[in-house]
Amino acid sequence: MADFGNQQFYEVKGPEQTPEKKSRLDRRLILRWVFLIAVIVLLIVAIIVTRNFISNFRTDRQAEQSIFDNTASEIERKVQDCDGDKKDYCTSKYWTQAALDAKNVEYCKMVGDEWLASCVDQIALDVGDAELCSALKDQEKTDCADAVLLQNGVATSSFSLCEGIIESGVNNSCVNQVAKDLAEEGNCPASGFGADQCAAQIKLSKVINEGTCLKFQISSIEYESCIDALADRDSDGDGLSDLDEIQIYKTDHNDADSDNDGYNDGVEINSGFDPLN
Ligand SMILES: [Ca+2]
Ligand SMILES: [Ca+2]
Ligand SMILES: [Ca+2]
Repeated sequence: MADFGNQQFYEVKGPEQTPEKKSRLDRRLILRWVFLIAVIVLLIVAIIVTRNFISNFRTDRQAEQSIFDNTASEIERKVQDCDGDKKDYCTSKYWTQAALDAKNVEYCKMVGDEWLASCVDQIALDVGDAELCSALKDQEKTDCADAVLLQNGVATSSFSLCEGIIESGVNNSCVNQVAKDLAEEGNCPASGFGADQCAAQIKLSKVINEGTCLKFQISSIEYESCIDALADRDSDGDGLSDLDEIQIYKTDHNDADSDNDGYNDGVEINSGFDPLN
C-alpha cells in the first residue's frame, strides 16, 4: 500500500508473468505474424496468377479474333470470284470448310441457317463431343447429340452412352451395334438398360452367322433382320449372297466352291453349270 497524504492507494498488480507464460505469449505472437505473412504471400500469388490468366485469356481471344478476321477476309476474296447468283452458296461452302478445318462451331454460325446443322453435326462427330451440338436448337440439337452418342457408344461398346440417346430408333440401333461387338465375348449386361435387347441381338447374330434364320422360330422383326443380313452378306466371296446360296441354290454359303471342281459357285451359276456337281 502506498501512502500519499491522506489518500491511501493500493497498487494494482496484474497477474504475474511466469517465464513459461511469457514464452507461450511470444509463440502466439510469432504464429500470428507467420499467419499474417502467409496470407499476404497467398494474396500476392493469387493476384499474380489471376493477372496472368486474364492476360493469357486476352491474348488467346485476340489471337482467335485475328485468325477469324483473316479467315473472313480470305473467304470474302474467294466469294468475289463466284458467280453473282452463287455467292450465298459459295459463302456457305467456304465457311463450312473453314469451320471443319478449325473444328470450330463458332465458324458454323457464318454458313447460314440452311447449312448450320450440317456444319455443327460434322464437327461434333469429328471431335466426338455432343456438347458442341448446343450450337443448335430443338430437334436438330437432339439429332446431333444422338449421332455423337451413337458414334461414341459403338466405338467404345458403351451401353451407358447408348442410354443417353433420346430418339428411340437411334437408341435401339446403338444397343444392337454394341451387342454385336459384345457377341464375340458373349458379354451382355446382366440387368438394367440394354440387357434384354442385347441378349436378343446376340441370339439373332448367332442365327444370322449360322445362316439358320430360315429354320428357327424367331419373331417376325428378327426374321426380317436375319433375312436382310443374309441378303447383304456374301461370306465366302463367290458372288452369291448367303441368302441366295441357302434359299435358292442350296450351295454352301461358307465355301466358294461347294463341289470342289475348281470353279466357284457364282461362276458356275452365272455360266449355267450346276455348282453342286
Ligand atoms: Ca456366297
Ligand atoms: Ca458358296
Ligand atoms: Ca464349283
